[in-house]
Amino acid sequence: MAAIGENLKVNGERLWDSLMDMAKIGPGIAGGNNRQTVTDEDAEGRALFQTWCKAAGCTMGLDQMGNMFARRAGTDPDALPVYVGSHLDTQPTGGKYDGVLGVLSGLEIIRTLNDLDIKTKHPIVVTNFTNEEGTRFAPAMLSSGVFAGLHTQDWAYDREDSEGKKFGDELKRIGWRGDEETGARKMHAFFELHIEQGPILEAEGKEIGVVTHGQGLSWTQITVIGNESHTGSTPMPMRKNAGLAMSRILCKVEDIAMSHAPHAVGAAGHIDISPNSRNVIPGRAVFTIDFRSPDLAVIEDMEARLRVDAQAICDDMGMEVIFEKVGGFDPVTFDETCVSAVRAAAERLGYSHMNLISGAGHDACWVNRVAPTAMIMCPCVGGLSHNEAEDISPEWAAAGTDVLLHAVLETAEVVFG
Ligand code: HGY
Ligand code: MN
Ligand code: MN
Repeated sequence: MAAIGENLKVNGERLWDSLMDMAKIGPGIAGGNNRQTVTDEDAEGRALFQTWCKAAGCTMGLDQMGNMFARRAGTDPDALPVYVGSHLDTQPTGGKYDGVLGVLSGLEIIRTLNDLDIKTKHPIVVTNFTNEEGTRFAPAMLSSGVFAGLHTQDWAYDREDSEGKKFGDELKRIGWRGDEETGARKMHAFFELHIEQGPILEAEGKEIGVVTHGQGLSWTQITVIGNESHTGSTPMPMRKNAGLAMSRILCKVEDIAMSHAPHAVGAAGHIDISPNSRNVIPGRAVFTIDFRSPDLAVIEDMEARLRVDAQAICDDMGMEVIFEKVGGFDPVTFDETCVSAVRAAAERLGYSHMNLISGAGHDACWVNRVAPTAMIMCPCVGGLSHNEAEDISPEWAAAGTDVLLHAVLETAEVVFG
């Protein structure tokens, strides 16, 4: 097969325009996005993506978890497709590029292949996975998890948000619950381009991250039950302050993660105190501990120590504590052949690159269970993400998409003549 030339590149301006147009849907309050999963804003973003895919000649598929599939035909209709993609849903104070770059870069490679009338043996499918973020409905990567067989669909449909709404009902309400059986689709390979969401590539001056592994994640939701009482008239020894117990537990989370420095991390991003009134001792604290590490044994050690320490703190303060595992996945090793295709693409294109372990979770982490999978990362300014100020350069976006194009063509097999 003739080599794919290093001068084969995508239309970076068109990609950037699409990113900016998608960013207009579900705007945040500080320049980013609030396009949370299965909201009306999510539905609007899906519709725009579908319009673009149809205009690019793709046929559309939709499964029962709302995962979207835009297919460009290959010369061999029986060949398993090469999938690319990520997610269009965002954090409540999310950036414009987390997930979105992975979906729209997939569309851009379709548009580029159309422009140049390049045919591939394997079909190519661009995917939008529903609810990657897991912020409104835990856990993260919910729909790619059902797709890969980690969760049942009924369990996923039953996930509730803070207002008691169920995921399945909301997906149906926005009109994006398809008929396809989730997970029935088989993949020749899957590639996901994503911003790094960390500082390494920018600090090292590299344009491309060749992602060899992804660190594992553990989410434990803790409920501490104390006793609401008056902040003025209740003597200190009589108080059962759930907020105080939570703060002592959070200090232990920091100590536990730091004991496994430099690779382990730990924090609580979700905290609900009730009744959250200025002059009431908090009677209830519900919070989620997010532990991560590339080493499964470290994750298991952190989980175990958290339970022992939190139980001891609550026993000492005379309060009840409830633990619930609400999310998690083991550290991931991506497919050697796909990773090599990514590395070869970066080398052919002359982009500076380095191996990387993904600090964040991604749909690719679950898809890796059912298909040969690899990720490509581009830098982000200051390593900032899950913040409306998240920022990348058009050049970084284009370089990542060029590598995606070449890795996909290597895998989907270009047909000449
Ligand atoms: O939590 C994660 O790592 C991903 O951003 N959902
Ligand atoms: Mn993401
Ligand atoms: Mn994210």
